[in-house]
Amino acid sequence: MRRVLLVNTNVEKAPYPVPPLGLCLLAAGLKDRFEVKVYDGVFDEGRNLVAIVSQFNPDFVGFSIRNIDDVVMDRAIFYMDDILKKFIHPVRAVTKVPVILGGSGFSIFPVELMKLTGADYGIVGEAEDILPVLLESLQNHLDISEIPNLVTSKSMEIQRGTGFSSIKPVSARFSDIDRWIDFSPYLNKGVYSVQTKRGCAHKCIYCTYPLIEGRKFRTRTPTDIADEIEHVHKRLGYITFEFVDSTFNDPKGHAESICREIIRRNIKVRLRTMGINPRHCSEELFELMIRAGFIQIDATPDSASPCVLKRLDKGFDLPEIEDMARMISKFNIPTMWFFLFGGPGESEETFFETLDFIDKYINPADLVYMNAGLRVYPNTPLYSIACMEGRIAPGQSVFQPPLYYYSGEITKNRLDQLIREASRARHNCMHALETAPSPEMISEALEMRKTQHSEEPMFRTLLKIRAKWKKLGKI
Ligand code: B12
Repeated sequence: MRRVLLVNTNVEKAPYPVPPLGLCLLAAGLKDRFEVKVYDGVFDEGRNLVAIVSQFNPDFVGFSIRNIDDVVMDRAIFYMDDILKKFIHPVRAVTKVPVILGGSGFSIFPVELMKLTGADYGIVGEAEDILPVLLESLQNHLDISEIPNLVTSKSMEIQRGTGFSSIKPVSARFSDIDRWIDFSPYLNKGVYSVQTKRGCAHKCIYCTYPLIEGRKFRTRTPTDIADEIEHVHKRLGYITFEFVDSTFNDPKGHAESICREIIRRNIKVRLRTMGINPRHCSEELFELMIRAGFIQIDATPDSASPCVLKRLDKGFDLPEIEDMARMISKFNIPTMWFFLFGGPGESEETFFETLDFIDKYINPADLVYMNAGLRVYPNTPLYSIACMEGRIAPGQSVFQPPLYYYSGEITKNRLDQLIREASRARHNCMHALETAPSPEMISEALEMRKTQHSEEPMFRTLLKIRAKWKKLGKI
């Protein structure tokens, strides 16, 4: 059997380390036809990679490129330098076998990354179907020019348009992450990632999710999802699972069905999710989520200004966000709120509309994260707006340096100042640039959790300490 080494090049550990779900799904799909190994770079950061290549002697090496930059304009972490230095260059130095790229970051900037890395092939979007076909074709010297979503170092173009298998149902396969990699370092601070669907039918003007996953929701069955969680739960015990969908409660009814299936089976797990869509919230949904085991959610309305919401094409309105906030408070679901200032139409007035919402509706025990500047990605409506406004020339690359969009109605400095003032005055609001909590704050939080036997999410304990320290004038 030919050997395939799949390498996770993501070493970011903030806000917490994320296991390589996509790579493990690929490994699961290849394992009957190839001998597969997954190298997880999150904690090892490339140290043992060359030794593994020498030992395993792969016929193909696949690199997953997830993060390109951190999307925080004034911090501007560019991950690619490390990815080249710690992973791609060392491997290239010891083997001449074909190198294949993929991953969400790669899917946004395929041509730029092919050029930067000198890789032989790349696959845009999901690759469970395409990667085995590519590897078998290469192995048997077959024609690869008909393989969709493939980029080659020769053509530097995505074959047959930019689409991907967006009409295909999502495979029922389990990722079995903990069987492919050493999951123990994730047990403390990390989560076990699960997807309940792929695709996003929303049209938020800056977002890449529909480009990466397709524009239609393609759901897995609640039975499959509960089966997966139940299997992993049996192996790893009482751990936290995180749903990594674009938005969890879309299409309407899917989230409810998943929760019902978990409740019916009486699986005792901790659950959390990103993206709750205000449009499809209901008391029934929150009640089911709590009964199923949700301990934390993210709410990402981006703005609470009616004008900005429209300009961002969020697909929901202020009354719906207000309703969602009321339900979150009523059910006291620990929530991290995310606001993104500076999009088209943002002004001083719209900033204060959002701040007013925060003050009136958000539970002070919950965290509010405030970022400014919208990362512009290719093939998004925001890219076209930036072109129309003369900020970039049509076709101009926004890969590196990244382009951030700021509304013409307020300066970047003023917006930054407003965010800083707002977060200084509120213990639960954080500017995106605020660094991780100090070791002193963390140790006080750990002590508080121990004495109070608290199982609340860590961010809530940290907010209590922040409130106390603010009162004492310590911060
Ligand atoms: C969920 C998510 C999060 C969650 C992660 C939770 C978790 N438990 O994993 C949270 C909120 C924590 C998060 C944080 C961040 N995220 Co995020 N996240 C996502 C999201 C929505 C989904 C990722 C995912 O799990 N997909 C599901 C799996 C199955 O898909 P996959 O890994 O992409 O794999 C498939 C394909 O890509 C392909 N593939 C993957 N690898 C390979 C390799 C080869 C060789 C091949 C051929 C194919 C291939 O096949 C796989 C199976 O089909 C993506 C956007 C998106 N829709 O992709 C952004 C995304 C990856 N995040 C992004 C960013 C920037 C970040 C942060 C840096 C933000 C920040 N400053 O905090 C951090 C980094 C965190 C970290 N430790 O790495 C960006 C990256 C782009 C960029 N600008 O660099 C994305 C693309 C969103 C965006 N802005 O466009 N994120």
